[in-house]
Amino acid sequence: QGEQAYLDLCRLILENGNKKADRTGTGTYSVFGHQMRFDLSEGFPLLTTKKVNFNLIASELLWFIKGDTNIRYLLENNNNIWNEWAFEKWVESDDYDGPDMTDFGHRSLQDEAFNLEYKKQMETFKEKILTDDAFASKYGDLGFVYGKQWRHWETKSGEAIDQLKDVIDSIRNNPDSRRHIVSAWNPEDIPFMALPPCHTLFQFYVADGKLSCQLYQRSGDTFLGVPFNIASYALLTHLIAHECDLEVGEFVHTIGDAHIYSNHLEQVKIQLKREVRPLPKLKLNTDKQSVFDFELSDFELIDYNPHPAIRAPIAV
Ligand code: UFP
Repeated sequence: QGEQAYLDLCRLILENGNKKADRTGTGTYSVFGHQMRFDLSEGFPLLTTKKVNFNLIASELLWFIKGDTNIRYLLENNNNIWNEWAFEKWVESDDYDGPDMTDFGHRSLQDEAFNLEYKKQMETFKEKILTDDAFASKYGDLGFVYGKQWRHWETKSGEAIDQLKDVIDSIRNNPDSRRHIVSAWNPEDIPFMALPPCHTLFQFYVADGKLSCQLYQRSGDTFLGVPFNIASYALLTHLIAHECDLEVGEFVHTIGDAHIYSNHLEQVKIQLKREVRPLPKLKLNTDKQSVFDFELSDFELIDYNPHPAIRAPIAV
């Protein structure tokens, strides 16, 4: 249960994980098919054994909810987590006339002179996205990402399905339904996606006036990604419960390939030595009702007193 369930998964992977090569060439330890449960009434599941940046999680979720696929909104909120995907399109285009940025992810880790140049180009890119509308619509848009599939799933006949709005309607009008599902996995689009959705599909469940949510995540970077994913879906559950006049129930997190990268092992061991602290509470601005009206300033996290953050390289 709760944060302990997360720490147990880390320990399980360290002790029993299969040593496995992976797409990024980093190497992982991994287990397949794992489930954790978080009772959202006990507190908001943002890890306390290391500091996790709630604002990044919340602004990314609001971006998905808006159906926005352009990183400009994220940059306006100081959120840089999707920059590389957009930057790659720009530096590979004919409009880019700076120094060669091929394979910038790996090279910036290995070559300090290159890294400085990369940072400079990235700053220029961000500035252009924020200030130049035409540039932003050409190079800021990531295309087939969560916002698109959640809010504008394209059908054969060229119409769009608003899965998020539909699922909220179905929770309100037919709470006992077993079909409260949103899928981000669109097989037709997968070949055109740089990163096929990690959070593949989620389902809601209503019982005793409480809303629960289960996520099927096909692939989980257990040290860096999973703590974000837990908090993101917990926040989504809070927002939808609020709109539907329900209390929050559980967040059930099911992961396919749950892995720890080989260059995160020491960080995980440090984290496992730390004592779990009481969870924070989430306060929503109750003047807002609809999920679609919330902004970052409508969220308040109360009594979050985590252990310090633990840095680790992200696998590219
Ligand atoms: N990853 C997560 N959570 C996310 C996200 C990515 O853990 O929300 F977007 C990790 C999982 C994996 C990598 O380590 O990113 C994606 O690589 P692959 O597509 O090869 O599974």
